[in-house]
Amino acid sequence: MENEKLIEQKIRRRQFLSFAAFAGLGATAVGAWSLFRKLPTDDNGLPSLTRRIFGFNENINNSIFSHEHLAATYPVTMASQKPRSNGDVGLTDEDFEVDNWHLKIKLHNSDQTTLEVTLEDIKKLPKTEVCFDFKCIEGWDEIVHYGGVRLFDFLQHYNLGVRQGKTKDSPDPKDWYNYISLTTPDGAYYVGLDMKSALHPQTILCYELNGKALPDEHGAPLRLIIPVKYGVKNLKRIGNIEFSDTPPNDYWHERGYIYDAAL
Ligand SMILES: Nc1nc2c(c(=O)[nH]1)N[C@H]1C(S)=C(S)[C@@H](COP(=O)(O)O)O[C@H]1N2
Ligand SMILES: [Mo]
Repeated sequence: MENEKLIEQKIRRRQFLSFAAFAGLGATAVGAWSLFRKLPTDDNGLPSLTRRIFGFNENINNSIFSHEHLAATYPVTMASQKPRSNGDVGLTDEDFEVDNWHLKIKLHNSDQTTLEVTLEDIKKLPKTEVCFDFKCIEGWDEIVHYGGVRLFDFLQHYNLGVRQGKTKDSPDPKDWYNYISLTTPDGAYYVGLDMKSALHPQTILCYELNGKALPDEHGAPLRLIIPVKYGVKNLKRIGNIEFSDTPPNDYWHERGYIYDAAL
């Protein structure tokens, strides 16, 4: 009799212990989940950026362009206050005036031959910022904070980069041109990009450095920022844009560098 009681007590105790362990595990899981859910809002000073990128991935048709590969981003507090400037090809024209600047886009699919867009037009589109490690093919790198308009948002707004269709409603991947060409206003520096990299969510038409107007030596009034490529592709002072199916001329490719300059 005595023995039976003891055994029963033991069983109860065991049941209680395993229940407690189970409850503990459950609480940990709930805790981890709520922590995870909070993550995007306290992302070291760049919460809106994180949300924008997540939002973008939801919006774009993933079967067309997969954007799983994002360049690493950093808190803006880590960005260089006076980033190094490198290369001034296409920036030395003494007659160039920022105030008279227009971005010229050559159109292939309309009666109109060029579209001219002002900086004010570009600034009306949603702003995106990116803080990333800018890498020059010559071996240096630096954390920089640039802001502007996603090239994808820009192309979609003006319905550019497609042969016939619309960029907006369920774009047909085959309708996009294979390449985009960007050149300085004087044509001295020029870059060719594959369309997939051009449409990457971190690729921006940039008019701000550290929250202020882009300085001349970094390509005022508008430059390209493309974190998935080496510095050479980040053309400063964009003057002209054009689309093609064959690789456009590329300044540094002509001087022996690999065309893609991908990271
Ligand atoms: N117009 C123009 N853009 C250019 C260059 C150039 O010589 N002219 N050099 C490229 C190279 S090699 C690098 S590393 C980056 C440097 O950008 P930064 O001067 O803003 O740091 O600009 C790129 N874009
Ligand atoms: Mo570079």
